[in-house]
Amino acid sequence: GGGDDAGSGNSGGDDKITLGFSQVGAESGWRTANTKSIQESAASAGIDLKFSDAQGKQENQISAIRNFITQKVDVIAFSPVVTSGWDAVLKEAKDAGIPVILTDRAVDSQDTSLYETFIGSDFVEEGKKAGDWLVKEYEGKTDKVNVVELQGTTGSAPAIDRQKGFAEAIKANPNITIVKSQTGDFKRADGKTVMETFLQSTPDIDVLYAHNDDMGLGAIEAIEAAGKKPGTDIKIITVDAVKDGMTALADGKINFIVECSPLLGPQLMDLAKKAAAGETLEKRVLTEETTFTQEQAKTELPNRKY
Ligand code: GYE
Repeated sequence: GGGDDAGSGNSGGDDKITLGFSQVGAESGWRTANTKSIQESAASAGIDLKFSDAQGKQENQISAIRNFITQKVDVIAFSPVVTSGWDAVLKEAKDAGIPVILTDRAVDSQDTSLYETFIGSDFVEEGKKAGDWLVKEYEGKTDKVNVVELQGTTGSAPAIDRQKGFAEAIKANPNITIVKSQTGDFKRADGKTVMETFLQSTPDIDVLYAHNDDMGLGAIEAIEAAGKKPGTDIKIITVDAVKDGMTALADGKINFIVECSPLLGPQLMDLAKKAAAGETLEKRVLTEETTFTQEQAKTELPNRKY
C-alpha cells in the first residue's frame, strides 16, 4: 500500500500515523527549507503528512486545523503565523483528543495544556547574539551609532523576540540607538521597499538589523541603488543563515549572521510518533544554533545545504 490517499485521513486498519501540518506560507528561504525538511522527514519516517500552506493568513491556519480535526488525524502540528488568537481552535483539538505540536513559533495561550510541546529556536537569544556583536563591534567608541531595524511579521514570535533580545543587548550603550523600526514581513521585496524609505528619511544610517536574511538581501538592493556600499557604509546584521544570506556574508555585503535552523523535520517526526503513542513529551525542545562572521561564512558556504 502506502500510495498517496487523498481521501479520508482515517487510518482505518493500517497503523501509519497521520500528521496534519499547517505551514505559515513561503515568505522566505528559511520557510522553503523548513517545508522541505518536514516533507522529506515525514516520507522517510513513514508518516502520512497532510500539508497545508496558509499563505501567511491566520484564518487559513485555523480552518486547516479544523479540517485536520474533522479528518481525525493522529497528530496536528503547525507554525503559528502570530502568537495570539489560538485558544479556541486549540481547545477544539484537545476536546477531540488530538495532540498538538507547536513547530518553530510559539503561541501566547495561558493554558499550556492546549499543546504537547513546542519545538524551535530561542528567538530572544538570537536577538541578543545580534546585539552583542554590535556592541563589541563599537567597543570603546562613543560616537553615535544609528541603527535601523527591519522587523519580521507583526505579532509573530520571532519578530517580538528578536526585537526584545537585541534591545536588551544594546541598552547599556546609550550611543547605540534604534532610529527607525518597521516591519518588512520577513520578505525580500518588503525589505527593499522599507529600506528605501529609511534611506530617504534618515541621512546617516550606520547599521541595519534585519530579523531575517531575506529582508537584509532586499535592503542590500536598496542600499546599492542609493549609491552606498552594504557591509561598509552600512553594516548589516541578519538572522537565519540560509545560503543566499551566507553568500552575501562571504562577499562582505553582510557583516554578521545569527543562525536559525529550519531543519526541524526529523525531530518533529520523532515527537509526532511519541505523541501518537500517548507518551508525555518534554514541554520545550530547543534547536542548536551558532553565529557566522564573514570569515566563517567562507568556510561554511560550500557545505550549506539550504
Ligand atoms: O527566521 C524567517 C521566517 O519563524 C524562525 O520565519 C522563523 C522565521 C525565519 O520567515 O525567515
